[in-house]
Amino acid sequence: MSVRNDIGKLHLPEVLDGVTSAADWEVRRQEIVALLAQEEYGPIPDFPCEITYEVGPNERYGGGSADYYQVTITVTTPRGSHAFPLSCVIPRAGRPCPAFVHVNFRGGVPDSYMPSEEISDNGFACFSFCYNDVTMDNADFTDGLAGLVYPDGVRGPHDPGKISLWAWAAMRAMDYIATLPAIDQKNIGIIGHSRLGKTAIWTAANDLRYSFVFANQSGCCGAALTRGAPEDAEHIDQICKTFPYWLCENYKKYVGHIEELPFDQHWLLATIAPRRLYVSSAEEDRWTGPDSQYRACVETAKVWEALGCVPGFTGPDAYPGGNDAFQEGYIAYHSRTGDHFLSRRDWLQFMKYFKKYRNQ
Ligand code: GTR
Repeated sequence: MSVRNDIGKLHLPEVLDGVTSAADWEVRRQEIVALLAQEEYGPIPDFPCEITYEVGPNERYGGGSADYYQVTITVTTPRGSHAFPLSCVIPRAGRPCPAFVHVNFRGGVPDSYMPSEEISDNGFACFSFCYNDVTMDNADFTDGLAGLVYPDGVRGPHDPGKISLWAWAAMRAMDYIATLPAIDQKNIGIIGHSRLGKTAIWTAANDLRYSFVFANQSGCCGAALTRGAPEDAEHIDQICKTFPYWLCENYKKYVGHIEELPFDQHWLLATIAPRRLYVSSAEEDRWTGPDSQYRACVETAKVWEALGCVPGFTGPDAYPGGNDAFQEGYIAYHSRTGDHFLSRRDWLQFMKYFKKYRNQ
């Protein structure tokens, strides 16, 4: 089966739109981000506030190989304030370390989705926060950060959904990390799994300080193309019914009308160009559409190639499976056996790629 043939049948909206230079691409890239904000996620909130960072006590981590501490990030507006903790594990390396920022489902260190000691032993700092500590993963827009952004909990059709609020928090984490001499500022990646993989990509679309993105099994409204989603994968009618609050209200108008979408998810991926993008799938995780994620990587690679970032993507014109990995391009992809999970095996692949292309 030819992936290219399958892509041809989808009649995807053209992402490059004639762009051939880096300067033109940045203009086009910003247009795409604005369109995705308007139609799909809502913009990253922009509201007057004061932000403080309170650094907690330092603890030895990993037998003294790293430092661990928490930073309390407090957001204050005339309406009130909200605080959430950022966990920090920084190797005692004696030189600036590359770093992951992990938008996670839980706040603990280590975590079943985050082998912190192993990440640190590989030379990476790891900053993480729990998305529910920012604003709860539900339809309540009076909770936490949402309560500061929305005076009465009511949103207009183009206002930010929860993904944009979690992305805002990842940008505030970056504001703090940007002050740390222990971190190699040119090599900071954002990582998330599933709904937080969607969040990771959308954060980096809006924040160029992130030079790597690792989107694990991000699926529908993440790395998977909306057009051509297979039967057993999530479709936008399902996501808009079950999780409408992740997105802007306006996105619902495309339910049953996906041919009217002026973009597809390869446009979201393209917003990372010319930086490094890593998309991963799990073989049994049919709901996130491994084939649709792969098609998006193949299609969006043309953007990197047009910018002279070659190879854009090295995966073949055939669907991968098992533990196939293609890591020689600006876009990397792996499949792994097993199901929906951010596993140690995924992290090992991500770290391998990050080490190889750090500073390139
Ligand atoms: C599912 C949802 C997916 C994915 C997943 C997750 O229920 O349909 O879009 O985000 O949750 O976050 O684990």
